[in-house]
Amino acid sequence: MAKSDRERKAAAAARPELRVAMVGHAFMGRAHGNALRQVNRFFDLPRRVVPAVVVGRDQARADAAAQQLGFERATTDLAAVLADPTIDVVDVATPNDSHHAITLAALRAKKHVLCEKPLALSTAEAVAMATLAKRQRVRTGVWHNYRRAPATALAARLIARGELGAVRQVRACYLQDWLRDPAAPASWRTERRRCGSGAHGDLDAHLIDLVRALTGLEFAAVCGLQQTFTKRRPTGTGRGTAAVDVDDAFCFLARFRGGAIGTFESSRTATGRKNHNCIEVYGERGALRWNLERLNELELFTGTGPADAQGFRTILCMDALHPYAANWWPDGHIVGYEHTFVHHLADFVRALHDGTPFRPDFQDGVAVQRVLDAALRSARTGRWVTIGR
Ligand code: SOE
Repeated sequence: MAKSDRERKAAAAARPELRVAMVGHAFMGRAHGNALRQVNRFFDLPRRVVPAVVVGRDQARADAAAQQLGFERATTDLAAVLADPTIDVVDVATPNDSHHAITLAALRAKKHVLCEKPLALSTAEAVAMATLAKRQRVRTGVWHNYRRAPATALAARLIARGELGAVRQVRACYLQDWLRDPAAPASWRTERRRCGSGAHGDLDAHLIDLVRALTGLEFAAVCGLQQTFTKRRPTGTGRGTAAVDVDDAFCFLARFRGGAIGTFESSRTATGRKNHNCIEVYGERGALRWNLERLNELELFTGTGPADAQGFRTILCMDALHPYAANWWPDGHIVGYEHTFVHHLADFVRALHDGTPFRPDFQDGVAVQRVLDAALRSARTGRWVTIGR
């Protein structure tokens, strides 16, 4: 018998809270903040997610973010937040160079940690984070949100089911053009000390994780090539210029364990491309292609049907039987970029409560970092670099 509204509201209010402190409140902070507010409205979860506090460097700006994103309060005092026993999860939504320090402090306080990608500036940092998390027996996640578009989650399901046969080759590119203009200002994303690498760490990180998630393939060796087209940029403060010491564009070849091969391209100067995150997977019997700019669609070739009518077909992955879709709207009512963060958070909350696995966790973050670092080393030496297990 359907529950009455009153019963439903009472049941929801009775659910134990999961109180979240979010560190950082810029672009990713807004995406995470939206997910924190939406997740219980659209997913039936065993915990009620509470956006408890925004942690920022400037109190006035953090207050404004808390107000806009619906958090209870804001502070500049991270130590006090980590000492607060009512905080269950720390969400790290800051630039790359602070992921390591903030995460270690949160882990020492035995908080569960969700961290933006890439997990760290280096493999060494990522390993330290994953090792401490394991020792502290807390749950972790890395915000590789593109695993959880309905279409990419369906792609993973189809490949796991053997619809494509053994995977032989992957092609992945993530192309943007917001740095195509040399007058576009420098930022933490163009300074190696703060970001680790440019398009490579920012965008290839997503491609590496997505290929692992969809195919289960593990990288064995890579050969990289990088280029910085604009060596200095305006500082953005109106005074002088700043050196750019990271890649504008990065390409690498990959050999996977088991014999599959792959090509990867990332760029923030690919003129005309806005958010062209595109992956193609070729198997013995079938193939598929997904493009973020057509997020709800999956192109699939299975070789079925009459011989003179073969070809890729496009599936609109927004029917109730597609991953996550039933939580939103009737068949065919599409979702967007921000929904992938809600799906990510819903799965994390459920896994944390049930004690079941959540991917990508910090071990996955380490795996991504190993590939990023190996490709960077290869780009600097001009030689293939193998990747240990
Ligand atoms: C870069 O422009 C960027 O914001 C990445 O940092 C995000 O991870 C990606 O989802 C969108 O593009």
